[in-house]
Amino acid sequence: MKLQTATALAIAAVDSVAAGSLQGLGGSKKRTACGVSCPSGSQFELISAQEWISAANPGWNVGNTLDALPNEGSWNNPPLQGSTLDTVKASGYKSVRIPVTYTEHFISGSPEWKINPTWLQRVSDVVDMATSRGLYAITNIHHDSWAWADVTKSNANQTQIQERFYASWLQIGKTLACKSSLVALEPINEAPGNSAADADNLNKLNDLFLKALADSGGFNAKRVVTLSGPGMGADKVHFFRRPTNMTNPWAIQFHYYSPYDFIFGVWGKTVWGSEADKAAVAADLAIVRNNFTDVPILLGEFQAAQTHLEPAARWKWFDHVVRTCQSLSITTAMWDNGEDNLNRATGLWRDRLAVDITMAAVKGVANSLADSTVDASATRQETSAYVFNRAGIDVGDRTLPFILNGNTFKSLAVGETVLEERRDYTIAGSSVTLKQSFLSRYLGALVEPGTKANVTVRFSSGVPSQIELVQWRVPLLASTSSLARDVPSGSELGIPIEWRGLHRVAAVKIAASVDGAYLVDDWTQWLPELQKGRGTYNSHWNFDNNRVILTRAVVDSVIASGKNTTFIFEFFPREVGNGNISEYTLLV
Ligand SMILES: *[C@@H]1O[C@H](CO)[C@@H](O)[C@H](O)[C@H]1NC(C)=O
Ligand SMILES: *[C@@H]1O[C@H](CO)[C@@H](O)[C@H](O)[C@H]1NC(C)=O
Ligand SMILES: *[C@@H]1O[C@H](CO)[C@@H](O)[C@H](O)[C@H]1NC(C)=O
Ligand SMILES: *[C@@H]1O[C@H](CO)[C@@H](O)[C@H](O)[C@H]1NC(C)=O
Ligand SMILES: *[C@@H]1O[C@H](CO)[C@@H](O)[C@H](O)[C@H]1NC(C)=O
Ligand SMILES: CC(=O)N[C@H]1CO[C@H](CO)[C@@H](O)[C@@H]1O
Repeated sequence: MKLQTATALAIAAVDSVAAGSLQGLGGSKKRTACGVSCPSGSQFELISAQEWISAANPGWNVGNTLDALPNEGSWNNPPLQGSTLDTVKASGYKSVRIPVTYTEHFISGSPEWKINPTWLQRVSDVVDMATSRGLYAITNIHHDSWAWADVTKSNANQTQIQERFYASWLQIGKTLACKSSLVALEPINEAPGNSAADADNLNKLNDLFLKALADSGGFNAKRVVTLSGPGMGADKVHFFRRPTNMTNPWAIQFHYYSPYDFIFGVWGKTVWGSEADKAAVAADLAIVRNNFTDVPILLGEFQAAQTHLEPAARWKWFDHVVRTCQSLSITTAMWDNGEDNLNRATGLWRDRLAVDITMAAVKGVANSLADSTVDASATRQETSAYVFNRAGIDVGDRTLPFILNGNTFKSLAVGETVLEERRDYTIAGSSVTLKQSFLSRYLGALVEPGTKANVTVRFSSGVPSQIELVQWRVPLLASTSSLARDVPSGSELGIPIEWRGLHRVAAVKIAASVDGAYLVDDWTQWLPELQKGRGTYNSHWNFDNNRVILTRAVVDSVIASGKNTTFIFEFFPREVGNGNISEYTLLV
């Protein structure tokens, strides 16, 4: 890698700008004149896109923070603090993606589209917060893709979108022009686009982004960028047109949240990990690689959140996605909205194992994983992430299968206390049997419900796994019915709950009380038993520390249906028709 001074690069930038022109936007000479000259002594280490992408692996997203609307702090995170990035770095992450929404920060309209300087300064400061810690950083224009930059809106003024997009990137570019080569840029997040015509408009935005970078001066003409096709989905990469006249080293970025039903808690899909499931993910990732055999690739967002997913299924998905990306030389950056994983208030990962799995997979170290049901048509979902014991029942021996992936069992422990093989547990092949004598220290007929202990399972290599011992009873709702029209207009319905086990809803079946007809997605009658008639996490149901929640949308659907509707809340362990459920009826 060569060091290049500000002056040399400024010249390079001017040359490249002189070669292009921007129709309708005032010509290139004027823009060039406005380009930033970096202070003498500022240095920029030339770096190829592949070097940046390789060094940035793995990355973490500062999600729902500077991208929040209307302002940083408006969503579920306070303004970013350096200590959060300390945690991220100490955990092994090499880069951060810093999504930024500008929509609410414009202080003038056409044609200047001036961005509030205070906001630009904040973006600059946050970028420095990352790079001063040695983290690679990539920033973008984020949720503007839902607002003024949506090229798919029927009345979209493409000229104005282009004008505003160029003006925005010229200002952002100037703000970040003299940052080091640790900083990369990305034009826009998940820009909607469904047709070749939309893709053409988005390809133009890519051109304008590059043009604005060249015109903004500083080191921007040599800065690494990532570009994307519509929506950043693996399924639309064929719409992407490669710019042919660019000076920037570039990579492709895409996002991956698939399979959709599993990742987003849709239709009761809580099972994942069959050979077919894994093959489908591998095929998606291979599509991106095979379209860009000669281009570095960033998977800029992926996540299977601990908020609602069954852990063994989630860990398998994480391991598979990161490992497959690793085999395809794709760098991954985990999305984190502030609740998905890192607790920014405490600096603790809510699911440390997902982070550790990522770190090992990136190094190519094989992880052993808790096994769980993979057959979507099963009527009971087993998982080696837990031992569940129902109150009123004596605990017995429990056998839990693991996916060893070539490793062997090394030890089991609760905290610092190492368990004794034969006395506390036995091993047979890839299964561990926790003995009744051990489990009965924590679980049993008369034990109060709750999480009782976590058993750490260590292997000859890779990250340790965890078995959580949970005593449970059917959770108790504070009430069992109410009138839909009594829910205040515009509000969701929160029903206080005594969890009496895990603080987590697995799925919710939503059906008319009188005839059992499904309120939403009637076609789910064709799905397996554990999925029929189940609603969607966030869209229809949710939960927090002490409530289960029916969303406004689902309350409205009940009112519109004119039928009393029963909500069957299901918890882990999931089993068809086992009665381990809590029911709530919304009356019309
Ligand atoms: C590159 O080519 C595109 C398409 O011809 C054009 O719109 C754009 O302005 C050019 N960019 C530069 C930096 O010259
Ligand atoms: C579209 O945007 C351009 C640039 O801002 C503006 O000059 C033009 O009047 C707009 N057209 C309409 C129909 O609003
Ligand atoms: C390229 O991507 C498209 C989807 O966008 C896919 O249909 C096609 O098979 C991919 N090409 C290769 C060579 O994988
Ligand atoms: C076990 O670990 C989970 C997080 O994975 C945590 O929520 C729970 O409190 C732990 N249980 C105990 C008894 O420490
Ligand atoms: C809903 O249930 C209430 C209470 O059981 C009953 O009085 C009412 O008739 C039911 N409404 C409909 C539309 O079935
Ligand atoms: C897993 C589990 O404990 N399932 C229980 C759910 O409740 C029924 C009784 O309603 C029990 O028979 C199941 O064993």
